[in-house]
Amino acid sequence: MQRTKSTDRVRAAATAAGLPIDIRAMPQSTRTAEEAAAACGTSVAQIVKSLIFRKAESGEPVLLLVSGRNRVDQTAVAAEIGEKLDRMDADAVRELTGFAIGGVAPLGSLTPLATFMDADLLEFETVWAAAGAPYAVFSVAPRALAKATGARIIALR
Ligand code: 5CA
Repeated sequence: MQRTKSTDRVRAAATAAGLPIDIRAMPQSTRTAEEAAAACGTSVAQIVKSLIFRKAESGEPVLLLVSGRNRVDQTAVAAEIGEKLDRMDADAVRELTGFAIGGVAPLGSLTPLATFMDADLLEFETVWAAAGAPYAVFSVAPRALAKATGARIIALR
């Protein structure tokens, strides 16, 4: 069992990265990008999906921060990252990151993750990401999020 609440871990990681965040616990579910957009009163495109993969050959875990309106184009990703990616199942995500699906946050993972951000997120002043639980979110400027997570910006489509 996790001793620290996942949302506390996200806040601590953000603070340590020089990114103070205001985590909002929503009364309704923010488990999916669509639900999060409705809860935050924003567009699906402004929701950051935090998706966990493994590099197909090396097995190295990867975190992709993807606009809620985009699907991951595996060919485009392989061209950027140099390897194909395999999706991780929910149990593996939980074990690796300490987050349950629907609450996976861009930072605060138990295991450090090579991180990449969808260039489409940069068109917005503010985006919303999960904060470690399927009802918790925070808003952030996309460039500040990229800096705090050490994300490389890539074209995902
Ligand atoms: N809180 C919302 C918005 S920030 C959120 O976490 N959205 S998400 O897109 O990042 O997380 C949901 C994603 O989890 C889905 O897009 C889907 O790719 C993935 N997912 C859903 N079910 C499973 C599962 N059983 N195993 C692995 N991944 C899953």
